[in-house]
Amino acid sequence: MTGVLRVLCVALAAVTMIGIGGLAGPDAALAGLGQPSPWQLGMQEAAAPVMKDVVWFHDLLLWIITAIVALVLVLLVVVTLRFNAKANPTPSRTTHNTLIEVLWTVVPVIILVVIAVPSFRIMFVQLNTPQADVTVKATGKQWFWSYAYPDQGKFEFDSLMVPEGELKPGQPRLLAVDNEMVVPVGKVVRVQVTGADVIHAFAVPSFGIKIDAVPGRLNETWFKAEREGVYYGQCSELCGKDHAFMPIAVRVVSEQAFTAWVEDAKKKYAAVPPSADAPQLAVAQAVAD
Ligand SMILES: [Cu+2]
Repeated sequence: MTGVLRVLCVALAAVTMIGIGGLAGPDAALAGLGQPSPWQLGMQEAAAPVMKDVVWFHDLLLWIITAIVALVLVLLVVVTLRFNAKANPTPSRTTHNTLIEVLWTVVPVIILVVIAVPSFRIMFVQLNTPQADVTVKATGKQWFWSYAYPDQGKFEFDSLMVPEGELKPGQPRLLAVDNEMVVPVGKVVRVQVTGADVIHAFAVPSFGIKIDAVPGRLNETWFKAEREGVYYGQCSELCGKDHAFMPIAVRVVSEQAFTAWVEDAKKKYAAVPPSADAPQLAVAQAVAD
């Protein structure tokens, strides 16, 4: 019986360590930049300073929890093997050991402090928007997003998911949109987030942002994209039947390309005011065409 138990424990420990190795290792090869990848372990690659902190904190927690789990496992195995009725027929009657009691109070407190300090620091960085270079207002609607650029000519446009049958090569399913939110690289982008009907949530994993879009309330978050590319996110608050089909796509471009895009967008979106029921509008347009 003891032999079987020992083999089981070793097997469990081995599986745990392999799993942890996969999670804690440099998972850049497994995780995509800006979008999830098949069989991904860990989080999406960081493309903004806040997300780098989040990933670092996640890895720290993983090591702490691994050490705790390993310690508890070892203690359980020792107790099971050394202090069972057969191995230890006359149990000790010892109670209270001041040193151990102080230790198991103080050590968890130290661990919690080690976790709390960076946790509060990252939360503060996330919620404390630095001087913004660009402001974008994202409005969650059932079931798409609208983006407005109040400082670049006040244009606004709707961003709808590309249906599966209309995907172009390279466009990810359920994530690609017709009109992407465009921002310049290396600039602080302030995102003001609100909801037009029900509560949605604006989330882009690679930037480490996730904030509720609440009707009648203007929430604020920020990111600074460090590399050009397209970064995808999804609505992260259950908001109705098409909750899964209102993705977020942020295209990060050079400053010149951004200026050019703004000039184009001003003309393109001036003619078409955003609508509260854009899907129907799109269908009506398609029929008219
Ligand atoms: Cu939603």
